[in-house]
Amino acid sequence: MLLNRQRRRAVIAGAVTVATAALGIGLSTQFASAQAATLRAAADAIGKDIGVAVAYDQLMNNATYRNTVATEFNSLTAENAMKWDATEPQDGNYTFTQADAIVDFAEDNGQSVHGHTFVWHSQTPSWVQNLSGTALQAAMVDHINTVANRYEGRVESWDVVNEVVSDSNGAMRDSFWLRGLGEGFVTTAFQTARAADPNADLYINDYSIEADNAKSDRIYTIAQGLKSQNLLDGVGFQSHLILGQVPSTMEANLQRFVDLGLKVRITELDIRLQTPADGSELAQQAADYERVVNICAELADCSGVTVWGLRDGDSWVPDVFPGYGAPLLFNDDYSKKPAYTSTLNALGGDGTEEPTTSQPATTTPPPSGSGCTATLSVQSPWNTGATYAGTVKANQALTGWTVTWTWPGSERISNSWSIQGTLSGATVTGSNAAYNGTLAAGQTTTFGFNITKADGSTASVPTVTCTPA
Ligand code: 9MR
Repeated sequence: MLLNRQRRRAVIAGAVTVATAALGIGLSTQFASAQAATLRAAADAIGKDIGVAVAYDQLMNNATYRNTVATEFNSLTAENAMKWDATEPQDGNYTFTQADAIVDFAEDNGQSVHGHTFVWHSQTPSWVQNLSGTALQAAMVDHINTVANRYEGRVESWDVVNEVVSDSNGAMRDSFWLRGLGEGFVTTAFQTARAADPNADLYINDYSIEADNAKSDRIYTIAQGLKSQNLLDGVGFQSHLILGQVPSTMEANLQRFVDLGLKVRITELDIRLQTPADGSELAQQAADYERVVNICAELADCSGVTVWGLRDGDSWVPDVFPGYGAPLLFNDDYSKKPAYTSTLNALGGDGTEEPTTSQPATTTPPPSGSGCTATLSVQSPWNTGATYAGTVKANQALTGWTVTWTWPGSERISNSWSIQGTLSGATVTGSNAAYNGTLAAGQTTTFGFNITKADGSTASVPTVTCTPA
């Protein structure tokens, strides 16, 4: 789970610099007092995920969609591509084309992935639904093992089971899972997922559990049991809400799960209204979004908020609730709705302020000093690899830097971010990317990479030489 998070943080540090360059400032820039102008930058500054559910077809075929997803969000969830009907349509016949493309996109853009979902009563092929007893359990175990293993180290967290509680009286949902395996299927699913990817955060996910009610009480009881066996890390509150109806008990309800030692996450946020919307409804929607995002922003153990789609026209809502829609942050032409601005505010960002700037690097004579210093640290090691973070500190104003080191053993870089050059051999020589070379004296920037190494060996931390460009 650290792997993706570290990668994302490293890239984000660069992304802020890109945004500055795009403003045409061309100066060395101090970011500490700058307020973020994208959801992504604002969420990153407070250590939260701001996620979006993405549709494979749009991500592949629509450049504006792609750019908006990359710019505005630091976390992705596949809206449909990781579900059972997409990943194992026939018994043992796995198809990962769409899911792989989404995970690749997230990695390329320094985003984490919240996986959705292993075990659900919906979007599960009939060959599964027609099984029972040991055959059904074997199919579930094989499916979780195969999908979790494939994305181990690349998907940070999983909705292990989805919507297992019914809408009435907090009873377990009457599904082929419950009928075929009894309530124990939930524990089996979590045991399997935990063993398959011990580093992923495991969530139970459901809707209409945002308030303190019979359904969330049942989720609470299940969560208590799973947590006591160390099988659960978090609870996903889907939050498919209706305009003006953010539950008054939402904060307190999330808090009681945090008090169990769990993370909470708003996993599928949308706030629907009767279309067409007028200005006051859009303002109410903005207030509702602000309230929900604030709840997460102010709760240390809330890992983040994922909105369930990019543009209003991408949403599932009108198909299922005719006459309702417009539940998201962007209009179909990618213009930002009032709810976008209020979400940005709730994350602590402010689209109105430009970053503050210091002296132009080009006109300030560089002070004397020893150029730059660089260090490496191991972020998350595993048997055959590790993720590293690198830090470059400018001891004088820099317009670029080069770092070099030699691996003492079998370590070799397999992929990297915010650094470029000759990276894959025993001796590494890397320079700044286009966006993280200009540094004021005293400023630092980061880069990162993954290595492969001999199975079980220790990931070493070589000494790095840093030279100004
Ligand atoms: O948004 C998803 C939509 O494209 C699918 O057709 C639908 C099929 O059931 O699932 C939608 O996503 C659901 C999510 O996976 C689980 N929670 C409810 C979401 C909205 O229905």
